[in-house]
Amino acid sequence: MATHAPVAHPGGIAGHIHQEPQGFVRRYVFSIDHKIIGIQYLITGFVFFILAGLLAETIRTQLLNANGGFVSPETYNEVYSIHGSAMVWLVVIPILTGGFGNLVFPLQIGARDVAFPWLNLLSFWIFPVAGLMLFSSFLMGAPTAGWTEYPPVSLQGAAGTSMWAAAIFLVGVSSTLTGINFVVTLLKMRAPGMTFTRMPLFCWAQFATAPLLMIATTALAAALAALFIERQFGVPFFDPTKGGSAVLWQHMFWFYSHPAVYIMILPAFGIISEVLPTFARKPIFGYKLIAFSSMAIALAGFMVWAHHMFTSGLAPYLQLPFMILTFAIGVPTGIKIFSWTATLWGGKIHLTTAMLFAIGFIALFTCGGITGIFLAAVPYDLDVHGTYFVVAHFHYVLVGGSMMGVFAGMYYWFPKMSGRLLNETLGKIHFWLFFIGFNGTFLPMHWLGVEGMPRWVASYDPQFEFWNRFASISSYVMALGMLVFFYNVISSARFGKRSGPNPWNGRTLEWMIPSPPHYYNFKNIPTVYGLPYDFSHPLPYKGLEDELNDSPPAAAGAH
Ligand code: HEM
Ligand SMILES: [Cu+2]
Repeated sequence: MATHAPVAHPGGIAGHIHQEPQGFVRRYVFSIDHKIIGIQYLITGFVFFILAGLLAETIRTQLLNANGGFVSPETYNEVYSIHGSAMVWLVVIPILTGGFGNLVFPLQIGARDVAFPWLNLLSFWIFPVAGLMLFSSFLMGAPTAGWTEYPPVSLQGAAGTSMWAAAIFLVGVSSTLTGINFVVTLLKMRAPGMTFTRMPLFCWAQFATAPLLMIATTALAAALAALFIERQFGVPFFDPTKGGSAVLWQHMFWFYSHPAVYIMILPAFGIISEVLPTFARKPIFGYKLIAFSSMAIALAGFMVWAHHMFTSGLAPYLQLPFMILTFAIGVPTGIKIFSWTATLWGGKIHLTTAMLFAIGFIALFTCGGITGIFLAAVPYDLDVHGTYFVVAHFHYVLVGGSMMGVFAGMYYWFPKMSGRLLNETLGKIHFWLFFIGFNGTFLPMHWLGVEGMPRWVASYDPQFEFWNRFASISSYVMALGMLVFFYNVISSARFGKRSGPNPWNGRTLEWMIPSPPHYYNFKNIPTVYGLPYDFSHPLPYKGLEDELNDSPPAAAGAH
């Protein structure tokens, strides 16, 4: 009975070798190949990263002087609102889930594609359209209430606020569809023998993220629809003067946005869990603990949203449980940090650029995690909420965590997507400029916040000028690092050193096939015997002997 369980069966969709489409448009524009779609997500996400990064530099240039003066205060409000929205919804989430998710995990589970390739095409194409809508809101007066767009301010915002709501709604549709696709793929399309306890940790991370994409995003979609309807048609959901509730928005928004923090960080955890063992040449320490803590974090993520609302008039008897539950998330997170550190311990460490970013990730994410525990403590939050301490905290998590994970993944998997290596010297220059610039920008924001500098201000008290200048100049250093990165990606894609199938001696399945992989990924679906990370053991796969031959797949065209 159990022998014919639908999981891990080589037949079905996983067994198909579909016909490779011909012509540029079908192959590279409206592709249904998960690898191409992954690359499309990465390229689009990085284009939005440049735009949102320019907005970040506009913020820092404004704050170079205590009296501002670079842009008007109204424009400044628009700039940070779109900066935050774009970084979250158009950069970090799509790159980590749509980008690396599509690119890597179907290969790692030995599948030929995701479960619903056409749905994947649809999910991708919604994303650039929504992104253009978001940026075009500048043309009609962009939202000014920050990325959280709290009513009643957002109800009074310019016309672009409705455009913002529509755009974010569409991004939500896109990521919900991606979540469905990924869950079904992971449940149904693993190669024979790829049990859940043999799955690479990046797959576990995507598996934990997918329900967040599906469930949390629907709460956001409902909130956005209500905001849109209230603004366009006057139905009072959120306006307290007409019987609505502004705090309702906050509950709905944070019921999404706290889990969204894990949508932005779990896949990065997954990347780090692949990069560390490969370059320490040691099995990952505590495989099961890392896998299960991803699930624990995903679950607990749904129970702590109100820690964003300690200053919103939350009933005092609710503050304590939300505080304690938030502290509790420190436990699975701490387990991961412990396991990664223990993986490095006594390893034979290769300091490639990917490894540098992974180690930098551990350092910066740990700092962000610790200030998160501070903020979870109600009395401390009451003091620093609305100050630059919060800005420092979430940038340590989202830039020091998620974005460092993205870079680690780029250096690690670029050879797999392009067949060429990124230049390591430029990579190290990128790392150091970014790492130093990042700390120079965001570390001082901790003490600016503790000293009382508020967020969302276009000018500030001159006593804060020194550290703001320091932060702004550091942010230019970070931007310089990004220029080096983009130069590296573009030049290496054309002229980089050829990588061969497995430049890092990786052990997960994606390294067993050519770079870039064939359209059908695997000639024969392999059989899996064990965990990929046991470096002293032979590879736990069977049926991969033909993968690196040039001959066409034995079963080409067959079903
Ligand atoms: C992956 C990269 C990034 C992400 C995910 C991100 C995310 C965010 C978010 C969510 C906000 C909140 C906006 C609000 O308060 O409503 C924000 C604000 C801000 N960001 Fe970023 N950001 C990123 C990169 C950067 C960079 C590179 C810089 C500086 C060079 C920067 C500077 C700022 C500043 C100064 C604010 C505060 C605006 C204010 O409160 O007045 N960010 N960012
Ligand atoms: Cu939260």
